[in-house]
Amino acid sequence: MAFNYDSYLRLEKMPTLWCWGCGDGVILKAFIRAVDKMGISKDDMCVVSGIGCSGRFSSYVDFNTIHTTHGRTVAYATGVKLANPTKHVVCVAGDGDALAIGGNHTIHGCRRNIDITMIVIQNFIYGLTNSQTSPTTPKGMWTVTQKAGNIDPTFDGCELAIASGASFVGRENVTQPRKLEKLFIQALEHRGFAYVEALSNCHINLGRKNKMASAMQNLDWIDDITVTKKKYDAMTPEEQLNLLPTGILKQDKEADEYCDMYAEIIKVHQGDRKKITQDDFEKKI
Ligand SMILES: Cc1ncc(C[n+]2csc(CCOP(=O)(O)OP(=O)(O)O)c2C)c(N)n1
Repeated sequence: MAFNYDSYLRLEKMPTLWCWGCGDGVILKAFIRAVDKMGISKDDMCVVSGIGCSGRFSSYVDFNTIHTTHGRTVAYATGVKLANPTKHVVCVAGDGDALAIGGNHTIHGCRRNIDITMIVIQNFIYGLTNSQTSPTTPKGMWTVTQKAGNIDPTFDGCELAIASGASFVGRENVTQPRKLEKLFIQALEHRGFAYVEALSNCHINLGRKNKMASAMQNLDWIDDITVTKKKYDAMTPEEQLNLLPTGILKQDKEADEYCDMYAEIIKVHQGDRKKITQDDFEKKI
């Protein structure tokens, strides 16, 4: 029987505001299937999203949600997580939200290794505001702010997350929805900051002026620039140029997690050696 998404959706918000053929819907569905497979109750999940097409995510899902300011998902999610350390807290942000205006917050979320899953919907452009250059826009592409072609060097969010100390980093492509679902499960199961980049199409605001005006053309291009980590690792640096590896790119299960360290501090200050539970947090904070 086909999977029924209805109980996870705010049906009164349907249809979504996303353009026809947008990959954001594929990502939303993969995320819901992942949560369902893991058996996470809706009350135990909080989704925090910023501003952008990607920011609509929190309006559509029937979890605890915060639709917050542009670039500030990690700040809000950190507060939610510290007050509710046993809950799953997920940020959803666009590449502009996560890596431009919110780049600083992303770096420090990774550095703290707080148990948050950050899903970056990476469509290579500012989608909602109609085609401004983002840190991930490929060099040479037309954008509304660089009509002669983008001259900014391209930024790799996964490399940034690895360097900043995230203990789980992965990337997948919307043309692989089952793999995306699996990666979301692996990220949600991981204890620590999990940075997951979901590569998505924006044929309207990126593709239209860059010779991939249909969803399929944009998705074919994403397929062309992605390769599994296994194949990527076997390539020479020249062959790797302009390709993005997919799958789990880093996982460190031993890294100290921020809420665990914070709980230790609370215990020390209270002179209380017993294990701190969610109830204790709710009573004491
Ligand atoms: C402080 C602030 N600056 C700028 C904006 C305008 N703004 C809204 S969304 C957005 C960019 C959206 O791009 P991205 O984060 O990549 O998300 P997408 O729409 O592609 O999902 C911008 C610049 C804003 N809302 N708030």
